Amino acid sequence: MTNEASFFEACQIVAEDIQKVNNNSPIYIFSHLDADGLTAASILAATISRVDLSYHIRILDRLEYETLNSLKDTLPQGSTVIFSDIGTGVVDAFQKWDQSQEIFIIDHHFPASKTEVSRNVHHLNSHFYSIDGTTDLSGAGVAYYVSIQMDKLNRNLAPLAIIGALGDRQDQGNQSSLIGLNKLIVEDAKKLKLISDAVSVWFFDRTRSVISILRNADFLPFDNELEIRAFLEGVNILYKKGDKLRPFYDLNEEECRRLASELIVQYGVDPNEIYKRDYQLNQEKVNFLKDARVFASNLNACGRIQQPDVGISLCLGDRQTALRNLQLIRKEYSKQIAENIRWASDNLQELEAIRLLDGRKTINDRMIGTIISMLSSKRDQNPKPLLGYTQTTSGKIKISMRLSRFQDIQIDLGHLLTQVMQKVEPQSEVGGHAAAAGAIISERFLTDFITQVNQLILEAM
Ligand SMILES: [Mn+2]
Repeated sequence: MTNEASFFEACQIVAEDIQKVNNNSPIYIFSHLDADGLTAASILAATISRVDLSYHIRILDRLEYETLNSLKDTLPQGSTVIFSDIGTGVVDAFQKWDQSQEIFIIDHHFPASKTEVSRNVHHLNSHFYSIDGTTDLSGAGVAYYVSIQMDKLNRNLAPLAIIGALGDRQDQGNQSSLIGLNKLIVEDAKKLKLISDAVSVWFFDRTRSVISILRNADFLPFDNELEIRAFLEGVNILYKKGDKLRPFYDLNEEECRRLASELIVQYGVDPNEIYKRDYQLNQEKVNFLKDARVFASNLNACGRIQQPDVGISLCLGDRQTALRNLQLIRKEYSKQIAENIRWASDNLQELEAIRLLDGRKTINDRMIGTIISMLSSKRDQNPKPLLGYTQTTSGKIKISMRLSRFQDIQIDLGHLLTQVMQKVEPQSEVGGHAAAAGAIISERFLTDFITQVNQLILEAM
């Protein structure tokens, strides 16, 4: 049997086991607060309610042993509990759980030990079937494959799985395409005409004006709005319609192509920054949510602002209350980001090989990754890799590290952090890929960790 066939078979077994549950009590779903976690939870919620079972959702920042132990006592005997996009890393902790509970872990994170904990723990992870959970399938994707094993009609949940995969930045194929099993989900969605996926001239949130788009794309060299106006006039693209700024979506195909090729020719912009596989949600009524990547980033905002319930409602189709709340969340989120970025830019320290941001007391642990990402894609900066850290609510230190997109350096950050962590605090959580990685560490090991990371990068330069 191929890896994929074995994976589908495993999904089918999980789907059957979930339906065997005691239907007098709700199914408890625990999921992660990012876009992938929220879409995964929503897929499961929709699936469960379609078979007339009820559910409770709780969204978590992360799943540490401490959190898990405190959850244990809040759940009634005999209940069914699903962990989605979360749980693989702490699977051994379920040994201590009540044997009357049926526990399902539906995850795509690495590393995952395949240890059979006990009969009542059902552990499904894409990596067990050599399906790479960093690029080929997200947490929402694993939930989707379980869901369609329950009922083929659940294929209409495919757009949620696509949003989840894009939220986890799994669009790593040519022209930012989804690949692997994610791509099969796209095919499912296309058959139902729920998604279109042409390659387009792509910028984030094209409901904004052409001027604002060019002003905010961090890979473009424009210093101010005057330059942008001059450029647009030079290439003969109107940026106003009457006395209003023209939205990017108003540009026709020929204008988009002209804009792209002039940016490439005049400013040496990498075509891959501009031409992307454009996943559009065909049935979405709200304009700015039609772009699946933008949908994902709005879900992230809901999670980071600690209003994941709004994100779940959006996924489940609420375009009334949830949409009004989303507008407030968007405002608050941009405000927090702007404040954090301003503070961070003034407080960066510099070591030989890396830039350092001590966010303790200032940046919360849900925001540190976003802030470090944004700083690392700023053009004007010194291009050394960035390492930021802050406290978590449980008193540990969360580390987030990114390579700058403007430095040519052959380092795999995920690998490097793992290597250092094995020497400094082997039991800790660490992971990531070449350009982005993170870890959770005890405060007393922090200095040693930073020193060693700096040293290794210095040697690699
Ligand atoms: Mn995920």
